[in-house]
Parts: sequence; structure tokens; C-alpha cells
Amino acid sequence: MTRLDRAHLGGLAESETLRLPARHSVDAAVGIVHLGIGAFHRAHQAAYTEDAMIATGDFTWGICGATQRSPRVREDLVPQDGLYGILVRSPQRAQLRVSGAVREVLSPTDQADLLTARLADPAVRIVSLTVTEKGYRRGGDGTLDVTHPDVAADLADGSAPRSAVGRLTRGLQGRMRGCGAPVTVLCCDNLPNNGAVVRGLVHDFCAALPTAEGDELAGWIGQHVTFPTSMVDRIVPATTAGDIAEAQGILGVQDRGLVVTEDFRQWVIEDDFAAGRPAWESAGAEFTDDVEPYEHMKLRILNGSHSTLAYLGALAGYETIAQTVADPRLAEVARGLIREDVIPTLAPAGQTDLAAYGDQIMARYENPGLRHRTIQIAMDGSQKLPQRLLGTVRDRLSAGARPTWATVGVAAWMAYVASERAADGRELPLDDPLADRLQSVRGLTDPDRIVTDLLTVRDVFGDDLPENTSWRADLVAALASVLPSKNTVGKARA
Ligand code: CS2
Repeated sequence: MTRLDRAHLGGLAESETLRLPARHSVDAAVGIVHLGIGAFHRAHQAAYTEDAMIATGDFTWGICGATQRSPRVREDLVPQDGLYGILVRSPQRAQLRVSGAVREVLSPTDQADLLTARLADPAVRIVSLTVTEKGYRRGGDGTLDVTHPDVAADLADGSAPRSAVGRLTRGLQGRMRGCGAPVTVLCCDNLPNNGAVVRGLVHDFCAALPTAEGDELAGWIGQHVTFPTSMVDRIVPATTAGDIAEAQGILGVQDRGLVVTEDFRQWVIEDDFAAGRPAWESAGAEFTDDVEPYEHMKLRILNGSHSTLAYLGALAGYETIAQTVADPRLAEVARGLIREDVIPTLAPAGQTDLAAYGDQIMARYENPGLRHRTIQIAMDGSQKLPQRLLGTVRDRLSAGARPTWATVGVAAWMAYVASERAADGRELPLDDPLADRLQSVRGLTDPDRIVTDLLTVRDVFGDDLPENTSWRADLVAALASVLPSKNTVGKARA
């Protein structure tokens, strides 16, 4: 099967449905190393970067992407000279854009030296990350879990780091010993205050090194590295074989690096760069001194409702978010969550009209072109719940309010964890780094027992929520209503 690559670009013609990369972006010099080159990065930051390079003519911001564990993205992109398509599906049409911003893909598992060399290269001025919530290996108190085998191995031996924080910190160490040039670490994961979080984890790593070594590195980082916070948003479901076939119809060649997404994209970034940056504002990114309100808004409104819909939808047997929000009862839960529970907890985020922002998100969910699977979003719930739903629960409780809808969201997660099967009998996979711990409720149907057991997972619920007896009672009642073996919400489809 013929694949997309540079040789085939010349034979392609731009059209209504196809946009090709500017000649220069395929020749861009590497200026960014990105750790965790999954679909999201390729549809979001890489697209902004290519647009910024084209708008300014500064082609020194090409991307060297590093995979995490699986070498798949490398296998997909290297034979394609880093080229891949971004299939943008709006409710009205699909358009394919071929992106040339990714200039190199490394698999650090077998190319550790190349990654180290890139991180020490003065031409590289930004190291960005999308390694997912669990990729940071944080313990229950939010600090680096130095007992995790990968982190412990990276502390003992810096030659071929395996964890994201190990790769980053050992890379910074190599840079300190080499060119010594300043660099920016830009976290693009869905975590509140993500810049400060990563800075803290890097410092935890330094603190766990032998004292002199750790102090020297932490001192250098303090002087030469910045960690701006950023809020990222674009819905990017996993690519399917059907998507690849559709793109092939447009391209005439196969693109195994294809990503599928929506028209909408947003990026709000703290402007604190140690060594320059692409002019991302020319591509629509917003720069501000205070990203936190935007992050809270996005994590609580979008990701909070997304997770809630994912669990409720999966339990009811819906395959995608679009199908889930087509069920008026489930859409009402998301709307209630946004309006009644989340918005009252939010500080203003610039000029954003929060109610309109929430409505726009509900409209994005309805996009039938995005087949975003509920069980994909359901993954890693233990890592997502705190920032997506539990902040809202806490803030509402301390304001003396009852967070009815957010409690349904938490109950939906519990029901999902406890249920082996959806209302229609299909399997509900439990894909979570805490799966071994959560397993204890698998198959239980008594809401009280499930709540009692799961509330003891302190990494998720902390010490305060399990103590709140009235919230606990509301949670048990909400769980009774969403368990597939019980009735009402979860059986909306039956
Ligand atoms: C989703 C996010 O998979 C998930 O957990 O909620 O990936 C979501 O699609 C993005 O954050 C949207 O920006």
C-alpha cells in the first residue's frame, strides 16, 4: 500500500477538501522537543506551530516528537517523513490538512541517546509535554512517586530514562552539562496549574538524587528554565480504520499517522518563555498572565461534563459522546452540571461568557462526525476525577450548596468501576492505573458498599470528602440511580 511521504506531496493538488503544508514547513529546523507525541499533540500544538511558522516565515520551530512506551507513532510517521493528515470534521463537512511540522520522531526506549542529544541542543528552545494525567507518576499527595519502578530506575541511572519526569529532568541535566542554554518546559496536559505541577515534579526528582548532584541541577533549573502554565482544548478521538480509508479517498495514498478532530481549538498560555517561542498568537493562541481561571473553566466545564457523559453513556450502552448527548436525559445531566454546579465555582476567565462557553461545548459534543468513544474517555478515571469533578464538589459544599449533578458524575464513575457490563450487556473495561485497587468493587451492586469501599481511595477523594456524611448520603442515592442493575438515569436507553 503506497504511503503518504514527501515524494507524494508533489503529486497532490490543493482543493476544497485538501490543504497541503507550505513548502518550508517540511524543511523546518527542529526547535521544539515534544514528549508524548500522541494524536492530541499532532492535532493541537503541532497545528498551531505550523500555522505560526507559515504566518511569520520563521521556520526554526519544527518538532522532534518522542513517543512514550509504544513505538507505534514512530513506525507510523517515520516512513511518511513525519507527514500526517489532520481530518477536521465539522457537522457540515470534512477537510483534510497535511501537516509538516513534525520533523523527527524518536522512540526513547531504543533511542535514548538521540533524545538526550536533542534536549541538549541549543537550537531546541522548548520542551513540551502531553503524557496524560497518569504519565506524571504523582502520588496521592501530588508529589513525584519516587517509589514507582520507572522513576526509581531513572533516579538510579540516568542513561536511558523511562518515566516522563525522568526523561525531562535527565534531559535538563544533559543540557546543563552541555550547552547550558536556557529552555522552556511547556506542559500541555489537562492538569490545573500544569506548569507549576511539572516544575514541582522536576524539583522532587532533583531532591531524590544524591544531594550535591540534585542541588546543582535544581539550582541550574531555577536560573535557566521556565515552566509556563497552559490550557489546551481540542477534541481528538482515536483514529479508526474507517477514518484512514476516508483520508485515503482524498489523498490517494495511505496515511497511518492520520488524526481526526473538530474545527474548534483553543490554547491559552502564560507568556513566560526562557528562550523565545513561535508566534502562536498569529495562529489564534491567547497569551495571558493568569491562565488558572481558564484552566478551571475548561477542566470543570468541558472535562467534568465529558467524563460524566462518558460514564453515564457507557453504562447506558452508548458507544459515543454524540449518541450520549442525543439522549435528552443524559444531556440534561451535563447541562445541569455546567450551569448549576460548575459555573458558580468559577472566577471570570477574561471576557468569556461562561454560560455561552458551556452551550458551545454541548454543541461540540453533538458533532456527529466525531465518533468519540465513551470508553476512551472513561479511561484513567482515578487520575481525572479530582480536577474534573471533585474540585466542583468541594467548592459547592464549602459554599453550603448541594452539588447534585457533580455528585451524579462521581456516582457514574463509581457505577462504571463496579459494573462489568453496560445496560445492554456490553463489556465495560476498567482501564486505570489504580485498577488493582478498584477491582474490589467489581461486580458489586449494593450502592452503600460500593461507596464505602471507593471513598477509602484517598488518592482520589482525600481525607475530607469521605468525612462529609451528608454528601456521602447523596452519593449513595445518586449511585443507586445510575447502576445499570438498578433503574432511572443509567437505563435511559432501555
Ligand atoms: C477527554 C479529553 O479523553 C478525555 O478524557 O475528556 O481528552 C478532551 O477531549 C480534551 O481535553 C478536549 O480538549
